[in-house]
Amino acid sequence: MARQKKTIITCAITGAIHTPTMSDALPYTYDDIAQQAIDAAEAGASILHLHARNNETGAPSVNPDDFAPFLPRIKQATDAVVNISTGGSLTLSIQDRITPAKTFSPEMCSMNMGSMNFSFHPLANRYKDGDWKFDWEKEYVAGSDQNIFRNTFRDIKEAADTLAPHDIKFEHECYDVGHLYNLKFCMDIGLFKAPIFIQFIFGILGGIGPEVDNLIFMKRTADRLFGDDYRWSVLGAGGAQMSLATTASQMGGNVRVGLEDSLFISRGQLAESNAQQVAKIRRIVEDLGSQVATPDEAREILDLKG
Ligand code: KMH
Ligand code: ZN
Repeated sequence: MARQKKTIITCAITGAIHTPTMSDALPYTYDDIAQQAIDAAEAGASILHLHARNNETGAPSVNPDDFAPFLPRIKQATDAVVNISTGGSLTLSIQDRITPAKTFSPEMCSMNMGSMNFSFHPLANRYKDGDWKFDWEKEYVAGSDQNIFRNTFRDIKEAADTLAPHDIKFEHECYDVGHLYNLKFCMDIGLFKAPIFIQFIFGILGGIGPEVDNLIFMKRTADRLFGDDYRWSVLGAGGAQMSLATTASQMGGNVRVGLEDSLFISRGQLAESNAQQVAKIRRIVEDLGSQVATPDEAREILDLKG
């Protein structure tokens, strides 16, 4: 594949996994999500990956009424590409999860490419210093029914078929190498059209680990399966966020940062905001000799409906 000239920065603003008790910087009110998204775009993010939360409690929400107060504000204040999650949260049905994308018909939305155990890795995500302890039995054995992220072929087909009339570009979330083969199968049966956009995800407990070897393996496998028909980006969850993004940008890929994926700005230090993470990766990308794509350049690179 010809090397892409500019690097697209996606910022994932809040997600559904981290809780406001973990970091004061995690936005969950409508105002804070809007403001942090706008600031992230100003700092250099050309794509904003968005989840909603309950304005009072911060609980993850797929109710369009919880997106409506911040989406127009972001659109009015920035030119960034809006990307709405269809991951929702782990316990919801696929129909509930795709309701926001169906309602708002954004330029992009996520599409998760396989079922898996799904947790942020507790050992890569220490958010408090001191006598931190992880209760494996309590969190991941007793509560393990909550850790299944269900994305069967039937779920994927239902999401693809329902959203097809909207001409939305999917951010294909691939958490392990098998998900690339799932994606290839879905393309072969006509569910998705080239060029596709793949988000290689590393460091989720249940998915492939955050080692550079794995990034090279995922990239080589995607090259073999998709040839010129794909663009790609890297998301390192937790402590691997900045180092894997740096490596990806040097390999000619795009990057995703944001408090959805990591609460940190450097080892053991919580980020102050999404914009701080965007500014950091932008500085690294530019210092190493690449340029960051504007939203319109991202639209062109990813062939968005615009
Ligand atoms: N939370 C990320 C690891 C989605 O929203 O569909 C993956 C994600 C999934 O962003
Ligand atoms: Zn997400």
